[in-house]
Amino acid sequence: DFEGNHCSTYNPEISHTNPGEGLLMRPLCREDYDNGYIQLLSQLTTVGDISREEFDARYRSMDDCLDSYYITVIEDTSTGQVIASGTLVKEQKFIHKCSARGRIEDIVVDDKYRGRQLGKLILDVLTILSKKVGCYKVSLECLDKLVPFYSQFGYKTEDKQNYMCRRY
Ligand code: 16G
Repeated sequence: DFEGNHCSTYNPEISHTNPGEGLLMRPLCREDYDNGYIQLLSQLTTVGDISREEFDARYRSMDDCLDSYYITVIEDTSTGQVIASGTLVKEQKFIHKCSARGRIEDIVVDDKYRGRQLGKLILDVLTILSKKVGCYKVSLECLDKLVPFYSQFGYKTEDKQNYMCRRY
């Protein structure tokens, strides 16, 4: 329970303030370019070579979109490396009385750190955050095989709603 909000149970008990021994949950920072953030994302999908300048420019442009990108990471404090990450994007809308939609994106846990409930923890934190920052709904896209995982957190495939996509 994070500040009165309902969320999953954890065994062993962990939370955003104590994600496990030697681990720290915090927002992404610019220095994470040197802390394995790019390599971590590469465990999710193609990232490609990103120079420090390119990373900094993208970091700044996300930061300039006030209250839109919430990137949460977990650091292994013994190595300083980022070992898990997830993003909440708050997309502003006119609909629903000028509300906003939340999107959960790029959830990834380093394969060496799987089985410690860290994906679940990040998802709980971002889901609670989406409500707190005023989203009327929050959604995510995932592979078929991950539907049972995300279903645990109240995410459902909606009737008559399809995810459609064009790739370039
Ligand atoms: C997954 C991610 C999505 C990410 C995509 C990248 C979650 C919940 N979903 O669907 O956020 O952008 O993978 O895959 O983390 P792509 O490179 O094939 O678009």
